[in-house]
Amino acid sequence: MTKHNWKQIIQEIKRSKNILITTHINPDGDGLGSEAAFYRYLKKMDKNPIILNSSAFVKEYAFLNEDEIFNQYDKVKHKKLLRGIDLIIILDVSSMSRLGKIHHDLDPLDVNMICIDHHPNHGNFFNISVIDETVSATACLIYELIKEISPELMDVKIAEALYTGVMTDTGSFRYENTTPHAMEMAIEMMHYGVKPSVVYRDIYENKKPAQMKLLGMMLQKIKFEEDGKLAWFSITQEQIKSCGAVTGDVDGFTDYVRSIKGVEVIVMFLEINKKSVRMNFRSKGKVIVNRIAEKFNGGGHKFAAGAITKLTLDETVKKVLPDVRNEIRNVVIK
Ligand SMILES: [Mn+2]
Repeated sequence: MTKHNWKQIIQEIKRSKNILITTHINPDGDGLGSEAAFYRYLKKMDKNPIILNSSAFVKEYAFLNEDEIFNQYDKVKHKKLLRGIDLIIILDVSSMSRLGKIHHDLDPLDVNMICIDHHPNHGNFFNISVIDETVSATACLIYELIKEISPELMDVKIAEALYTGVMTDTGSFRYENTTPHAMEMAIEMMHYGVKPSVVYRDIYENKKPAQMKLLGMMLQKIKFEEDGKLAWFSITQEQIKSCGAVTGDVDGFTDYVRSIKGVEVIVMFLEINKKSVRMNFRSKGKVIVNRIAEKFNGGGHKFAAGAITKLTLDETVKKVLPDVRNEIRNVVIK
């Protein structure tokens, strides 16, 4: 793994006291894990960090939030607090718009913004950044930074948060982006006391019956195209309601579809409302899918990307699938 230059970031951290940490909307295990790890580490450095996210906390990650360190950003409630911030650290996101509503209120603050991330970066929005697409998770970069500052402050809570980031972003060490470094890091986290079985259970074995019902409904409706290389499905708000589930319950559904033999690309179309659809694109490593997502103003990693349209579900499916088919046809898949 390439070694990164942390000098400027460390300088900024050392000379700051009130440090704001934030991540992308609909945060995942890497966004939240990186935030929690870094928050706890900064606390131990005698800093005064605060986590403010545009989105609400995700209940699957409750074990990261035992002492309620995560706050959902509220323009009125946090107005005064923002004025006292001396440094902003943005994790697991490299475009300002993906920060959600907090983004507009960070811009006017006259403080440095640091970005630490592993997404492809389009244009540099940040004063100072370490962005590396080759690492499995942002948590890997946070661990590197911690080791650079002083590894003595590591503890089991920090390790658990870092482990969460690397485990969730690699699909529990199954996806294409699982590197030797990710595995080594997992081992090191175990030496700090992390129990992989406990973290896995907390995140993935906590499902409600309603979510399984919805999954069952979805599995019956998978459509296969391109000789089984493309598998896609859609979910409407009505279906979610009929199962007694909530929108967030669809997280992880694409994983079930990727387990089908021969499937190379998975697309989930999730109706947010009658005028907006969220799409998740997943690839097993032969077809690059962030190109499709970018075409619809989204983005992400080569093999895991997303976008949101302002169309109905039917319109979205009709508009997007031709591009997916094309990307698959452009690649000779053995
Ligand atoms: Mn990530």
